[in-house]
Amino acid sequence: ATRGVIFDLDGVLIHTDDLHFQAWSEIAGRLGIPFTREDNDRLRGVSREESLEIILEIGGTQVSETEKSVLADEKNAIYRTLLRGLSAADVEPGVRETLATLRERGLRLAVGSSSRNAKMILERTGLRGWFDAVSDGENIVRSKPDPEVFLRAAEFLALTPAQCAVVEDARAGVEAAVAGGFTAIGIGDAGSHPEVTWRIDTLGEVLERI
Ligand code: B16
Ligand code: MG
Repeated sequence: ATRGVIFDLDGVLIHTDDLHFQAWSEIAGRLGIPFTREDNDRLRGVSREESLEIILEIGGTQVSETEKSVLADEKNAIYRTLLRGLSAADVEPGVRETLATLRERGLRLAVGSSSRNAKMILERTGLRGWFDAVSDGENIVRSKPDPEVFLRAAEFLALTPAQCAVVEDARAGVEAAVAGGFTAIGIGDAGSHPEVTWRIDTLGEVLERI
């Protein structure tokens, strides 16, 4: 039986897509690379460094490794400035109710996010206290679709992957969950991934699956 639930952060609990988009648009603009919202969708669940590689590829642009690291840092500085505007009001509808019910049912809860800003986002939105563990970009070497971030989350919860369900909005995240041996619940776009165990449209539907 399922004993734990691991939630992706960006796109599931809160939507910072738009803030990532604003920050990457500024960097792409400086490089003269056209960058659209559709391009931004490809960056979901993908690490900062890999996101930059995708943008450079769009522009057919080559820069040195040093320059890449400067650009990634600059993007993060812009993004973090934008994150300062985040508050409890930015938490997706139904999130707190769903977490409360899962806790009442005795499930262990964790966050599994590629972001190295996850803890700051959880603090700012007041969500940190709902989770028994946070596995994020700070404790992994390989980013989604590698299962590492979810495997660490399960470990932190002292559960096996088979005992945990992962809730994801990104295809890379669904792939990571499947590769790790987790039940994969896909919300939104990720729901159409052929390998999802269950597809949901709103977070509250998690309660019908666990
Ligand atoms: P950072 P998630 C991911 O978070 C985002 O979806 C992705 O767009 C971002 O590039 C990645 O975190 C790294 O974020 O630059 O803050 O370290 O969806 O895995 O919660
Ligand atoms: Mg996500």
